[in-house]
Amino acid sequence: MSSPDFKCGYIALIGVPNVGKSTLLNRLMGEKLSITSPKPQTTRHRLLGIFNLPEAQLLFLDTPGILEPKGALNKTLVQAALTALSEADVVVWLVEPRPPDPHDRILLPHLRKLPRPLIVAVNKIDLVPKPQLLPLMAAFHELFPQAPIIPISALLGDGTQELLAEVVKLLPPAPPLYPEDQWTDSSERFLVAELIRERLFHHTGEEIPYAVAVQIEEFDESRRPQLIRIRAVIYVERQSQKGIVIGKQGRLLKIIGAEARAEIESLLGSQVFLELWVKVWKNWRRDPKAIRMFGYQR
Ligand SMILES: Nc1nc2c(ncn2[C@@H]2O[C@H](COP(=O)(O)OP(=O)(O)OP(=O)(O)O)[C@@H](O)[C@H]2O)c(=O)[nH]1
Ligand SMILES: [Mg+2]
Repeated sequence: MSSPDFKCGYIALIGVPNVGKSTLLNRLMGEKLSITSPKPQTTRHRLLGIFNLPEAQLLFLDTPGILEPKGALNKTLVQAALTALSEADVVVWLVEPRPPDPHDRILLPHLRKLPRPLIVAVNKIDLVPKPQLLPLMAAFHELFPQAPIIPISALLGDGTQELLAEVVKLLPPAPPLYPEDQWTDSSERFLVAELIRERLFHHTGEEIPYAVAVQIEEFDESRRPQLIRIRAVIYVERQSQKGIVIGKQGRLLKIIGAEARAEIESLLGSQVFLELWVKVWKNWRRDPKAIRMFGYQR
């Protein structure tokens, strides 16, 4: 039984693409749950990370980066982020270590009407000389005088304990919502598809990472934990993209498969046989049916 002072609530991690939301989620959890990449618009879902402390259960919501929404997929992603924002008990607004600019300003109206406490986390402080930090924090303080402004490096872990302590302070008293041994509400199939997509983000350029979606067609765990057989389809939007993903004599697909399999094995704690196929779904990002099928709309 939890004590009457136990705290529990949702904490939305919100910000522009590439600011480090998913890196922060993984850092706070101490586990790799969300995929990350140097390219913007990596995250396409709201992702729940459950983190237990003796005095609190923290329900982190990683979200897609917020940007000027163009196209069916982007609109859906921004909506997912805004929904997480509206569901949160505490909001952590992650910002780049530079003065607020027009990209950040898209979010301001949403943050201003929040009925919930806000924390501003200035991320990537490992990239700025120390003397620049104070004026930067002052600029964000001017925007939100009530909010704690916490400098962090999600990558290196600097300041993240301070951030965690601030979050716990602001959480409402409530009993835990999830059992202690649960770390997310996403299925293993989904997490596996994400690990494959992450490898594609790392190994392809230009339009391709954005034109890719991954679907798990078979997840046979009848021989678990010795072996799990997984068949996944990588969807692209054009024939030419299919050729690039496969690579000369299948070389790129082989690398993607080998790297993804290693990550999947460590996630599932089992040996994995991974079969990858590449298929074309013309302009799937404009097709509401595809957007639903790939689970971007809940
Ligand atoms: N130097 C430095 N890089 C960081 C830090 N945090 C994140 N990054 C890098 O920033 C890039 C983007 O990180 P992500 O965590 O994928 O960013 P995101 O906000 O989740 O991005 P989207 O999912 O596209 O919205 C990656 O290359 C990270 O390694 C940090 O504190 N310092
Ligand atoms: Mg992300």
